[in-house]
Amino acid sequence: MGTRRPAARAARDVGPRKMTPSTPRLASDPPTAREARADGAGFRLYPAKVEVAEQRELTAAVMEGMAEAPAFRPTVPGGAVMSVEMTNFGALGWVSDAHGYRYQDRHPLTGLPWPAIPQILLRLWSELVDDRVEPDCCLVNLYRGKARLGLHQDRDEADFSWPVLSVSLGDTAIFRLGGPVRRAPSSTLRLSSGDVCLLAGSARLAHHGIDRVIGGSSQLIPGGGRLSLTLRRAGPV
Ligand code: MD3
Ligand code: FE
Repeated sequence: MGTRRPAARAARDVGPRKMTPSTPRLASDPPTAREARADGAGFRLYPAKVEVAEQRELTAAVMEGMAEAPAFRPTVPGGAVMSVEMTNFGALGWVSDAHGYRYQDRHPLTGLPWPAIPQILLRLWSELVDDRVEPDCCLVNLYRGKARLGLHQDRDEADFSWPVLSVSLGDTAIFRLGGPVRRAPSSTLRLSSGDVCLLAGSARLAHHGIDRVIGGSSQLIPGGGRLSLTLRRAGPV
């Protein structure tokens, strides 16, 4: 066995890159475990996957991490400042500034390594994505007030065949999921506290965003608002 790689994509998965699976697959082959977990086009929602007691524990762990690695509003290359506040946990963190987007191993304001990813999140990844390779990044998005996230694709990672796993905490969000091209039709869906979404296969490169957050819909987060915790394998395995 060589380097561990995620399972090859199913034949129905069409994306702009990496369309050739490393192992030839026949349409009649049974799906791998990972493909089976990612239904249809690769988007799967696990409503209320994280129970309330665990949501509280996870929120406390995230607040503790944010005391060391403060969330801030990143600047995007055009010069605009995002309305969402962000920080990261894990070996790598997603950052944006006037120069562009990238993953780096230090908080840009403190110069410190990012705090560890909370155990609850590592357990969820192990259960739903892969039990041998851990995520190396947890992007923490904090939505307060009128914060929103415009339609975008996540394509700063080394290998798009790794799924993305996202946990929502606090206020309910109106999430928009589109297709692989920006003009493709999109639809909206509510993400409530404790919901987990898995993005695999073709959904991994779908356009998506947060239209708005329903303020006051949850009391979980001290000071109000919504946290989204997005787990990824961002760097090479
Ligand atoms: C669909 N976060 O961090 S979470 C992001 O709620 C991001 O903060 C949103 O978009 C948030 O990049 C949405 C659900 C999510 C996360 C990653 C995805 C949906 C995705 C990657 C590909 C497609
Ligand atoms: Fe995204």
